[in-house]
Amino acid sequence: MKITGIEAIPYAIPYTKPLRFASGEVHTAEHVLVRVHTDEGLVGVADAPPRPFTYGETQASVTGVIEKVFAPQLLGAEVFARERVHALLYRTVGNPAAKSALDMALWDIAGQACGRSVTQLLGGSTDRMRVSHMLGFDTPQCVTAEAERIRDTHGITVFKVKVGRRPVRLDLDVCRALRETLGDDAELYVDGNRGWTASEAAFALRELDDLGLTLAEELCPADDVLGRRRLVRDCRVPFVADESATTPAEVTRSLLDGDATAISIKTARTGFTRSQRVLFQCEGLGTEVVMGNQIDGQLGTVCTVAFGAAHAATSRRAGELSNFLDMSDDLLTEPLTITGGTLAVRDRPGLGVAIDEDKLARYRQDH
Ligand code: MUC
Ligand code: MG
Repeated sequence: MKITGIEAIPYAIPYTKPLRFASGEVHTAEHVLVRVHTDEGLVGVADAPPRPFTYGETQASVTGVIEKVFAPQLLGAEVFARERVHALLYRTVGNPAAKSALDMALWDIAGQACGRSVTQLLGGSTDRMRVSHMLGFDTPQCVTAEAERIRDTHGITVFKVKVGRRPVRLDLDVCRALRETLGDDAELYVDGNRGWTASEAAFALRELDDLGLTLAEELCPADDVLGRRRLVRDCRVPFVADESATTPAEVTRSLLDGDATAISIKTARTGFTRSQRVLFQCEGLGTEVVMGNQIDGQLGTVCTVAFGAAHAATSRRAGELSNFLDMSDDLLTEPLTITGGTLAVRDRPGLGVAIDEDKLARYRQDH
């Protein structure tokens, strides 16, 4: 089966509640819908969320590189010749979201062709994941109210709290208020998006020691090499590398150098193919993983849960699968629902999604 066409459609959907964190803020989902067409009539879809503050990509760069570089290279390529497709894609450096969307759209096609879900093709470990919800910067009152609403509405009891502000006390107060409000049954962990220095982060971890946090993510830049190593060595919970380890090689270096002791896997930046490489490396090195969220919409979240549920190691912890709840609308004909704090995989061929063409027409930016 051969690739006959590739569409890269920019669209914009506003958030009802913007997400603010140490490296940026997101008010509108300005993503790119990627569709790959084949000579057998099957069409694969995936979403590319540009994150300039993390990877340097923009909506225009994603559409540009797909239309000008990747589409001409991939037209006529065999859908199942994944290694050959990747060799073509990785002639170009960077552009992780654009490459990943193409990779995942091809897996969607492969699943449809075999009559199997992508989760089954990747490993079929389970059919759902527990959900972790991400809480952005705000006052203790607003963050705790948001957490209670999310818990009461969706049954979610795992929360990732964005930290990394100055003065550090702003975030310490939020974490403490959350523990007091949610009680001991809630799981809490923190993500600093490189906002603090290593010594500020060390101070924060000492202050929060009694709260029973389960993970600490990117509290300071990995480029602060010695400070970061010292922080990671002294951290009593797994220290997660997210944006500092975005390729299989960076993951290996990061773990061997003592920059991190756990890895965030994001399908938005490593697709399914490279996410498996990252996962298998981590398993070989005896390192825990967490399924992260690139502030994904529903299509991106379908991809994260499809991958996460496919393997035991990626479905052990709750996955970050709920940022789409803060969007005012989405593109799927059948919206995702989180019930009892879990999100189920779609047991249908491929990714099992259909795009609502009316909504796409309303939100697309290229006409
Ligand atoms: C996260 O885990 O950091 C914010 C920035 C980014 O690259 O991803 C999000 C969530
Ligand atoms: Mg992170």
